[in-house]
Amino acid sequence: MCTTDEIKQQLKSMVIELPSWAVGNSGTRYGTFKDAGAARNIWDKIDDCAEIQRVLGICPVMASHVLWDVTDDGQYAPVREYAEAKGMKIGTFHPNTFAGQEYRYGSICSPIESVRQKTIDHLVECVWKAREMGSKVIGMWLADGTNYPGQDSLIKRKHRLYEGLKALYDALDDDMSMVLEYKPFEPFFYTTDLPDWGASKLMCDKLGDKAKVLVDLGHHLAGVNIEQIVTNLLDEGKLGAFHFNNRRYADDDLITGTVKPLETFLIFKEIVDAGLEGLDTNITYMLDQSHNIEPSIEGIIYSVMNIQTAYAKALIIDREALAKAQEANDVILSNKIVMDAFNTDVEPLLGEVRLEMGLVDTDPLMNYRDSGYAKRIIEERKEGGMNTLGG
Ligand code: RM4
Ligand code: MN
Ligand code: MN
Repeated sequence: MCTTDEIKQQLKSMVIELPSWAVGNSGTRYGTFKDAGAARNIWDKIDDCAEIQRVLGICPVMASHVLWDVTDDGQYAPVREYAEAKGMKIGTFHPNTFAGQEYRYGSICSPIESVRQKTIDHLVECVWKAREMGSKVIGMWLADGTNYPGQDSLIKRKHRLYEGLKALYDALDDDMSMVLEYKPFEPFFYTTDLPDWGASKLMCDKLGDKAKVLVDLGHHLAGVNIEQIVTNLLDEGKLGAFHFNNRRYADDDLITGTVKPLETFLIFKEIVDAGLEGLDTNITYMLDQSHNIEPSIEGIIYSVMNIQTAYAKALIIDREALAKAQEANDVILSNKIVMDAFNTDVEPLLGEVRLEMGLVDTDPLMNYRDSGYAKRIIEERKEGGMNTLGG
């Protein structure tokens, strides 16, 4: 059982990467509602992330995307320098394997040899760019798949997949790693080349220690028990990263903890349990959301707060009592002990933690609302810039 000080320490040492692509206007395939003041360029995005970090204190890192986080003349180092001047670091670096006419039949799994080679060149180039950005982790998501049975050979695609990933893996420095994201459908619907955690882990196992699985909470079919996936991956030393969001139907990219707060809590329960078992729980946490109707900065702040709430509740579970109840096969009591933690109000604890961390307010969202930042960016940026892709 953790003491209050230990619990507070855990909460203070958590780090959540902010997705550069979530600040700025984004929408659905039906349209985009413009948000006054939304980030127009990479500098605005960094400013917004720094403001989010100011009120939260656990988000000093910005996850980055090769397509969008670059200067107009194609440079990455100035982005890193500007971020550092704002007290931010660049975190996981995401290549592009989806936006471009050449990716019609996939990227590294494409049946067209020149497309595969071009993608591999891009991935290797991303390692160079990540170095320039000071990033140590490459976040790999592939939009590869097929729409119709018979469209392509699945076995050949699997072999191409490994070859492409291996080229990226071999380009990594010793202190770099890659995290491999799976997704059961979309943008292709008959097959995706990395449909589930098993396929992703299989590739990571073949690649080596520097490759681990990324779990995006929106990338599972209905009813899948994500917390058990988390346990399996942790126990095998293969859980590398999370993309947090929440889903109701598909890859909805809604605010974490709004649709299924119990799921978020149970995932953290497994992570805390694994840590107490002595397993490596050094996981890169990121948000991967799309704020289409809510102001993105507020949506991001609220998401991080929801994650902290879930984590705090997972930390306060009375694990001694739970162990006894489990030993006695007391099914009801075991569940009740877990649910008692879930039903506990942890806001006073989180408030204390925030003040001890030097934040000016116990409530990050209200602090942001009172700060005048939103008013200032609306005046400065007017209708804001466009970011056409959601996570
Ligand atoms: C995917 C996935 C990736 C993100 C792309 C744009 O659904 O979640 O993480 O980079 O969308
Ligand atoms: Mn994702
Ligand atoms: Mn997604």
